[in-house]
Amino acid sequence: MNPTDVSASSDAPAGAGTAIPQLDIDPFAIGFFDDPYPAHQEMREAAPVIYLHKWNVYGVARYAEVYAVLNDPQTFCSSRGVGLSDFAKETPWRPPSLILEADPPAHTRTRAVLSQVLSPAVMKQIRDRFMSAAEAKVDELLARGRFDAITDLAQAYPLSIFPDAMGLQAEGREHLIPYASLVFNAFGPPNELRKQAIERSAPHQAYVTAQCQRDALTPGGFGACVHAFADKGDITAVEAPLLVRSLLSAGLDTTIYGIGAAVYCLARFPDQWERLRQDPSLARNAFEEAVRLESPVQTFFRTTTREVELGGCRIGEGEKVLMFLGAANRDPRRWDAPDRYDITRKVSGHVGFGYGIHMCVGQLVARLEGEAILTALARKVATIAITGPAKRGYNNTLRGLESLPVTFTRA
Ligand code: 4IA
Repeated sequence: MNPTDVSASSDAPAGAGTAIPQLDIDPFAIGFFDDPYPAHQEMREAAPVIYLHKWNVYGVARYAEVYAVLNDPQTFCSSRGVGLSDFAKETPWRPPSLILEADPPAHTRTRAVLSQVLSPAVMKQIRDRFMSAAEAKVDELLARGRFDAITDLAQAYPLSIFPDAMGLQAEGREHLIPYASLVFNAFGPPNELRKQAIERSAPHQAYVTAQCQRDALTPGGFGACVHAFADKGDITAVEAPLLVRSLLSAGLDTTIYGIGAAVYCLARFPDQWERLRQDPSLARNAFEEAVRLESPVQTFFRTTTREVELGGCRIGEGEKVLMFLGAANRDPRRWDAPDRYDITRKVSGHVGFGYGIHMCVGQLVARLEGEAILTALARKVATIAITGPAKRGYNNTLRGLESLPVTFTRA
């Protein structure tokens, strides 16, 4: 358990692995959320693998090791949970996800279904709707002039399209954001954020469970599409609602935070905003670069299935390993000027959507939303000015703002 037992001395014998430093950092504390970057740097510079004694977990903050863990799902499994809680030792707070919290071969089958539900062909069908909804939203905000870029834009735009695309009824949609916030807090340790989220979770869970049923979903949506795969025999009728639950868990808050990150970047980097206005076809890369720089999903865990050497460091079996996606996405070993928002950067390879077999299955929907809103902004808005204090939202997994007062002027 404790790495000092095996390797903390700097003259550890050959074969015992490089020393793993123990750091006194709590990556789930409010102070950390307020400014994670000094701690990210400390963790990256300390060693390829670190140990965080506050929660008794290993950590990887460099790009190379995060990438290595993501790409070895046999050794670093997901079926024991991708939060701090080890499903081999503790009962999960909800029935495990059939895709996120699963390993091959079980994962392969459910992944194939959701890949088809959110395929390039499906994107082609919804693209025009997503684009015109983005234009309508930007027109509405230009008419107001002064508004909150998080609630009135980053939240309002996905809320105007995603629940409809899912095929959800109009009633009860106010549960969607609280439910997602609960899911992402629950990946964290048993701190106040997690405990309070779970304490208040019953009505949100009841709503989501009910809306995942076949008869609750309108024809033509992603939800009905998942259920149709039960008819084909690709999944069972019992599995279908749980896969719809995955879309409701992961499909809304993530894009809200991604769009919030992009608008916050464009408001703070005026040269990049000008560049986007000059060439709106950069919208998709501008969104992707915001996902790299802000990494809306900051962290995820894996659990080791065997003793393993990683970056020259030895980790035992059954250990939780915390991947700092946000730190990897700013690792100077991998990125030039990593803290700079550069909308023409070659951003492929970032781990903001994960990597490997679990890489975001909804990434095409996320990118479509990002492209749609940034294209509409680039075409219609001349200036974005921050007019009040940015207020941070606090969540064990998601990084982003809760409020950002801005004004727009018309192009
Ligand atoms: C699920 C990683 C995050 C975007 C995510 C959260 C929940 C689920 C999947 C992904 O419930 O399957």
